[in-house]
Amino acid sequence: MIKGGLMSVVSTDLRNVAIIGHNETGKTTLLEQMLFYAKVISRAETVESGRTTSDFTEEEIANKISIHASLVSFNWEGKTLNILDTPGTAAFIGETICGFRSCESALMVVDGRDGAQIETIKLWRHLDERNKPRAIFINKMNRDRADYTTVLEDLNNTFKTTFVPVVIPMGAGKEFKGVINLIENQCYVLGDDGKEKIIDIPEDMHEYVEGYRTSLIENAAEGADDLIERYFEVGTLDKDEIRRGLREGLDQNRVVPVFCGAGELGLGITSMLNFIRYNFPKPLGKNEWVYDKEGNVTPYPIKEEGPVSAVVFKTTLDQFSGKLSFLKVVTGTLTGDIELYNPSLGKKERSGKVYRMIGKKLTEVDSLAAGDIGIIAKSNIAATNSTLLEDHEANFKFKKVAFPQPIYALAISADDKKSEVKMNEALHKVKEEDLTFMIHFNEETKESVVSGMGELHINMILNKIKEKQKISIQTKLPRVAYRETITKKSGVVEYSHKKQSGGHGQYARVLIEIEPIARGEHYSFTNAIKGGSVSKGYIPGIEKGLHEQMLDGFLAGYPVVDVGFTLVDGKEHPVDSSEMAFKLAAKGAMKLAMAKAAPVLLEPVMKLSVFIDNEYLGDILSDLSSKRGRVLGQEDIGHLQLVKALVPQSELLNYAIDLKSMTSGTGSFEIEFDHYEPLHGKLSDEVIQAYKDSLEDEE
Ligand SMILES: Nc1nc2c(ncn2[C@@H]2O[C@H](COP(=O)(O)OP(=O)(O)OP(=O)(O)O)[C@@H](O)[C@H]2O)c(=O)[nH]1
Ligand SMILES: [Mg+2]
Repeated sequence: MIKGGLMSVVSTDLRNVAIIGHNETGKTTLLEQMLFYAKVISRAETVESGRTTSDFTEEEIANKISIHASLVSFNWEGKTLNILDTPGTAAFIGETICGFRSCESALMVVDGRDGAQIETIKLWRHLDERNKPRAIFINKMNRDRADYTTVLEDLNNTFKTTFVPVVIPMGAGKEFKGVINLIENQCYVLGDDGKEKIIDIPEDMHEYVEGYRTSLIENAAEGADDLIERYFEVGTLDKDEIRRGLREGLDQNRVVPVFCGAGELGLGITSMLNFIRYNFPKPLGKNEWVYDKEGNVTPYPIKEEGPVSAVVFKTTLDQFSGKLSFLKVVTGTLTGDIELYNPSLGKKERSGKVYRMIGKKLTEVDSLAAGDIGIIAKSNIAATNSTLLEDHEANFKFKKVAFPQPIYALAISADDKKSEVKMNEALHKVKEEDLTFMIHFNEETKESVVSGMGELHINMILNKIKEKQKISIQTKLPRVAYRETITKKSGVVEYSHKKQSGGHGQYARVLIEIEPIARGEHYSFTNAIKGGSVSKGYIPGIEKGLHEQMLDGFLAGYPVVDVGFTLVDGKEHPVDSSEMAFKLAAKGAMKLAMAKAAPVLLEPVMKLSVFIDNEYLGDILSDLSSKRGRVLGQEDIGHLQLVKALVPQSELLNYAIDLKSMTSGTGSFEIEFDHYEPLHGKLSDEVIQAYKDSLEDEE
């Protein structure tokens, strides 16, 4: 049972923390225990039972993994902790990124046996990009072969920062008894009520503790000048001084405090909660970011004064409550009766009731102070990334959250028109909640394409729609959006469009030359006619013809790019010429010119970043070379490897599945478009042949 009763709080009493980490490191279980400790729930449920507070959606319960970021707000020793439990599975990274947007700090959970894993590294990079303070929780210390020292060493080898153990384990695996809090110099073991109780450090552990304590005090002393002085004078620091030193170091993202425990057993929880409450960064004074008039990003600190400004970082369509907009208040205090203005839409709306959330349960509050995270329901002006302002004249917008590029795409179709409409409506709803999911109609390939963060991501969305809408959806790998261009000058070609069929005839004659221009310049047009052989009024017709023919393609129906046109000469007829006649003449001339200008197909080439365990390196590299990949570099990250390569998109359509099978499901990758490159020989012939076959099929 969930107990509500969270009041409005002042800005200084807030801590916003995103729990992040590789999949299955125990984030949801850990948060469940925190809620049990905070008396929000009367017992901690397991993920296996399907009853945890933060994994509450149907698909999370069925799959026993987190899929959505869920917000849980609760009170710990007089402060309000807004904690986001985020999914660790790479396919749902979009939800985790929403968490970064709203939280000043992150708690990275790592497995007590496996240490830094692939998602740990990817998430760490995201944190680095945002300069977010973070702490580590080495979890599952009760797991067979769990080893705190080895994991700590692995973290030190993998990441360039200062890790400072604050809590260390008493034993490991079956012998894991509890944790030692180095600041307090006390042990926490499990009491009869299922919660931790404090005991003295056993005699035989004094030596073990002393080593860690010395390093803790030294690192804490680095936090402030007066602490260093004091440490040199007295040779030690007291508890409050240690806390202050760590707080400063964490706030400036110089040190990473390390905790440990076993979420499953409820061990390590008290120290973690206390540290969050007393030492994690407060939102006040931290920077949000807005665009200035020139479109540059400038800081905009969180402060209590001033009219309300808020940014929406997540949207869900709740089955019972309708649309929920998760927002972070940046300035002022948001109450239900404020009229909020969305400067992008130019629309305003009363905010209505304001809520906090505990998993799926909404609790109404009077207000949300600057720095707080909460929810407004059924808003017509709020979508993810919206800026909401009390001052309707203040025309600024918060920086948008940037999501990673999709890594997997499928072309989809439904059985009939009616199913297609249902399918598209449902897909657009998904898109509203999930900004890493995209759907678009590709004009170049004439396919409806959905794309997202992996096979699991896309399949889960499509399966849900099939089931709910009772429609079938066919999928196939999408066609690659090739392009066409030329590689040499055509020389001057001429083409006349003539028709004589009673009444007015049609007449136009053009002489053009085409030549390659720089990649990405797309199109240029020079009118080099001297002496007015073609009236000015017909020039737009000629350009229209060239544009149309560029879109129609020449080799295989793909758009032509990067061609410079020179109109050399032409001829018109006083009666029979028209804009249409010149358009058709230009199209005809361009076809002739293309044939003489050595046309080629261009294929999209992607920049690929693959994260893998060392043992798979050989396989990955030879696979990349068979995929026509060009390896750009290789980076050792602890026991993992990051391989960067340029690879044609056509070779990567199935990479989400290929990589999974090559690495027993452990590998992970990111891609972004890099450039277009000419395609020659057999591969080019195949694309052209496929186009010709498709024309025959249509006939
Ligand atoms: N041995 C051990 N197992 C644990 C512990 N905490 C969680 N687990 C188990 O680890 C598995 C994953 O737990 P979750 O809490 O769902 O992990 P998560 O990090 O939230 O997973 P995702 O959100 O899907 O990334 C479950 O089977 C848990 O029972 C722990 O402290 N010790
Ligand atoms: Mg989880």
